[in-house]
Amino acid sequence: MSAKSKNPEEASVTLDSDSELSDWDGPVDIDLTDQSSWKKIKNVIHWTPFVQHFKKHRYPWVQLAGHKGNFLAGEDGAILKKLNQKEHKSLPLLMADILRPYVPEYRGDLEKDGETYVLMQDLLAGFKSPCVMDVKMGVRTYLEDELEKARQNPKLRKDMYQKMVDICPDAPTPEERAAGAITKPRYMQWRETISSSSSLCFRIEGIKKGDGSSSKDFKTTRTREQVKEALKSFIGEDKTLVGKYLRRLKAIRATQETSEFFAKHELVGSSLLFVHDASGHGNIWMIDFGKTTPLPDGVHIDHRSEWKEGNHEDGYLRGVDNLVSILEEL
Ligand code: I3P
Repeated sequence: MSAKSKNPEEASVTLDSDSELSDWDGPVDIDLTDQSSWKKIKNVIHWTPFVQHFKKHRYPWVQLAGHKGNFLAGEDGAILKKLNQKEHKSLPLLMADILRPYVPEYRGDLEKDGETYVLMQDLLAGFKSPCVMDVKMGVRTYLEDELEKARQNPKLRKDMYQKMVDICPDAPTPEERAAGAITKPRYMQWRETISSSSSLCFRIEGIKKGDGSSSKDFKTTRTREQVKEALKSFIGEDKTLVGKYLRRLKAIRATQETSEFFAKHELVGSSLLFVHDASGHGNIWMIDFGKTTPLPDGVHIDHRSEWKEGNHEDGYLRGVDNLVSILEEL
């Protein structure tokens, strides 16, 4: 097991693969303030010393969106997420940007069974029976180069055809029906139009309520009214909570508008995670940077202008504007 870091300010924990700490099925403390533990660790740098316990499935991490199997549960306020190159490049930059308070803390990398994970703050730690909502931001969920690649080398996907007909049997064209398959961009673009991504520049991906019930059944939640109803049902009757969410969202927006990171990146498939509990404790974070890409030299975007292939606009701030205005109506 090892945790590495490129940034001298970040955690960098490296343990020998045959170390007694390499099997973390049971609880294991890595106490960085303890000299004997320190000796087992070749290279440790972190913002603050921390005690990390690893034990599978103890912490109730909830995954509402994204790929299954991407997370391992940690304890004491940490989760492990499979390393994605784009996200891995963004996280240290975000930690050094004014957006840092709105992003889960990045604590370095870990290797387990040949797989590398990033160690991140568990945003649900500190909440009791949290209600969680994942809102995917932006007008599109695919990168411009994914479109280009699909044009050059179209790969037909039967699974995406199946997902399409399960939702809307009439959606495929006669050619697609004959092939029983569609390309990924075709599916993703169709998904934007049946949800609110195309019109409102955000869509609800999943909601988990405090009683543990969860739903990802929002693929056709498209109109402003449908979205408003879903938000109402997530937030409940608590007006103070609406105010809290609105203040946080406006702070995120104001920070994004002046952030260097935000100005220099295209954010695609990135989400805002809303979390609250019955005590009235509520917060929002920016998550998922697996398709966050530095803009090519000389390209500037305002995250609000209409997307035309080649201009790299992502519609993120247009989505935040719409979310703010819908929440203001609640
Ligand atoms: C999935 C969703 C994911 C996408 C995934 C899709 O569709 O669009 O964002 O992963 O592609 O299947 P749905 O939400 O309708 O189930 P990426 O964002 O990583 O591309 P995949 O099947 O190729 O993983």
